[in-house]
Amino acid sequence: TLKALIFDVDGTLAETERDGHRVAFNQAFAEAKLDWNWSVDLYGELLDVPGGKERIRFYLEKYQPHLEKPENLDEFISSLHHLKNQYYRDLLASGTIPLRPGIKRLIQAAKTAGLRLAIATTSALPNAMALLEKTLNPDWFEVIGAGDIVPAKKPAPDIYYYVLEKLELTPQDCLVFEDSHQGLKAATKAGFKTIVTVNNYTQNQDFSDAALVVNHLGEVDKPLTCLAGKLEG
Ligand code: XBP
Ligand code: MG
Repeated sequence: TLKALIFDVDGTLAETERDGHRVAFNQAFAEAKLDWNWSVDLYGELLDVPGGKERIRFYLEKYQPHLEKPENLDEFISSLHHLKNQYYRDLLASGTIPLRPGIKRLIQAAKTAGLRLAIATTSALPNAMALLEKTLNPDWFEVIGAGDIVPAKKPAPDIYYYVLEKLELTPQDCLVFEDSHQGLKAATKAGFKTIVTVNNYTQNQDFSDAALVVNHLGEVDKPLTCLAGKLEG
């Protein structure tokens, strides 16, 4: 029986990437006097590397191979990431990044039905919290698994194992919501059934392991009854 819903954050709760994280990365690069610009297209490729710090490191290696490496590379990357996160949270605070269609309705229906709610994201915890504070309510989520709390980010299943352990449930009791193949891989490896809501960046990815693939949840009538049906069989 269905006892809990577990949500990914970026791309699933809201379209945070193109007009959120990406823009904030570019603002941070400008402030750091780096002439890097992550275009909408390039960011689509970079998104395949989950985690902001991991993404900067990948970009450095692939696109700036001749740049003289800073003496303390880890520190350089994490200060750049920190700067980007400040810009990102400013963007969130300005209210320009809404929830995806159907998310609020589904979460409210789940609360009414007494389901438990949790978050499993690769995003840094303060970033996830800022989005939840602006759009929903962090207190509704019993477990918020985020960022560096586990060493291996998605597509590794670690963040899902972490959330599962905190909830003290089995994967069969839960339904996961993801938007990307990396996220689906992580959830599937941990044993969950997953509903994928695709977006522009992820629409051509392989979702053959998903229980259901939709463009968004905005048109699902009686979302809980419909989605819980996906758990059977
Ligand atoms: C998506 C990510 C994140 C964000 C940036 O995570 O890969 O890295 O792009 O966030 P998810 P940070 O879909 O699992 O929520 O800079 O905070 O890592
Ligand atoms: Mg995602």
